Amino acid sequence: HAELRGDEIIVVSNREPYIHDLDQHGGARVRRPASGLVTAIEPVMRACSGTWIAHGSGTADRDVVDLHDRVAVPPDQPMYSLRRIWLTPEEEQGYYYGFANEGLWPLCHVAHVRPVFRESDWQTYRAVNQRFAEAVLREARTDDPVVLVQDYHLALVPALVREKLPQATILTFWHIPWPNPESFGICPWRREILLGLLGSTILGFHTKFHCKNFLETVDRFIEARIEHEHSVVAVAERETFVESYPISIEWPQPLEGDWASPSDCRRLVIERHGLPEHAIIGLGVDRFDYTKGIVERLNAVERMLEKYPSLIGRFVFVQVASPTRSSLDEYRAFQQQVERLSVRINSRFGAGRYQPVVFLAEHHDHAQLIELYRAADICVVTSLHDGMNLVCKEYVASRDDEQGVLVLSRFAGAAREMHEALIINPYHVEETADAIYRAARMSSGEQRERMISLRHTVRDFNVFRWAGRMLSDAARWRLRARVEERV
Ligand code: ADQ
Repeated sequence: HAELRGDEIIVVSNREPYIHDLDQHGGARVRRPASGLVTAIEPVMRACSGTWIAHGSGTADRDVVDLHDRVAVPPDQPMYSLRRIWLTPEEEQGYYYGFANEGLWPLCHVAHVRPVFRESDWQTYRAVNQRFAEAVLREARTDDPVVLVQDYHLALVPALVREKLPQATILTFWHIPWPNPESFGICPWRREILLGLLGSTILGFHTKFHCKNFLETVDRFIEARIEHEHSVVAVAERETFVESYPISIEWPQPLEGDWASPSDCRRLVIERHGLPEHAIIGLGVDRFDYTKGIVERLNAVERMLEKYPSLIGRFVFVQVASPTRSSLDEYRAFQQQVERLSVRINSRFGAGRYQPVVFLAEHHDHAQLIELYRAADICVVTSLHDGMNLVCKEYVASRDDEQGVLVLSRFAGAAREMHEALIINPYHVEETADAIYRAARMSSGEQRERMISLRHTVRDFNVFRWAGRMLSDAARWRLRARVEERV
């Protein structure tokens, strides 16, 4: 990111990259959250340094463990600074669980879960966005920092920062889909959200389709000049450039080369979970979220065993699901539904030690996930709607042996890049069941051809390219602004 060398970089997101929890001895234990956003931004911050402002979410009491509002991270090799914002339980309820996750999340995913809009949540969302914006203003040392605002929790921050720092370059990235105007239009505060985002210099989405939906939504609900051919929106002469930047993961992976071989990983996973010796291993890895299509996936596994009984006794599906937003009823009900479903499949097709579904409802660390990715014959991603989805990219990145098959939902942003996967409609049980069966029987040669091609895509369009494109567009805008100032 040479063009921005010397410029001040500030990231603002709800989620923090490192969580400090209290251990049983009263000390702090550090963990990494299961989050696509953190997976993507953290390598960029390690490369650029700067300050990351986020909501402090760990259980470690800052007075007890001397955990200040500001810590240098990563803990074992500090490279940038993390500035925490502490929210009260009421603020977290209204802003995070309420408006962001019961309102905006289902609104934008159109996943047939009805969004909930409460006036009190909206007021808290506004107040907390104000607090994040104030933190940016306090942290900024110059009047023209580069501010990277992340995601749907902070839609109002761009305009709030812009008001006080008109020279700032504000890059906002929306990590979830943007729906069509009819869907978005049911949000009672659609104008405020749009005007908040249009405080950005650059507004990024994963796909062109989401950009188009956004421009159409602006066109429908606010007075603005839209130049479709240049992807620019102007409100009262302030311009925002709307562009697609498909997010990705680090490449090479940080510890590449140090992993156990895929066959050793396979042996370890088979032993650990008591799987049949020649098991065909299918794998799902998700936050435990209703948008990820976990029910549809298990239905497809069930249908496949019903339709192709030769796989009973051999095929095992390992589902890893990291609990998330569990205080919301919608999530608890969904998590119970998935658990009941896996019990049902196991009682239908299991026998003796053989259980076709191994369900691990817990967070796994990075090394454990890599081991599973390397052990799995098939990785199944069945999102009902997903901005991008990084799990499919992590799977491909883990397979330096060029084996393994990816089954991927056409409703994940990733499907627009990863053409050599078996692309499915997760709502179509039969089609998904057939794709998993086809994957289970695919020859090693065909697996290799597909995997080589997928690996090229993930390698070439890695997260540094994502950030690099956005930052170099920002550098161009800054240059243009300086030139125009002189004129
Ligand atoms: P998420 O909805 O969180 O991200 P995703 O992109 O798949 O979805 O990223 C999940 C991350 O969490 C991955 O890095 C994965 O390894 C990790 N993870 C999942 N389950 C885990 C578990 N059980 N234990 C440990 N880690 C786990 C949002 C959007 C996506 C978009 C990203 C980035 O919803 O569409 O791709 O942001 O923009």
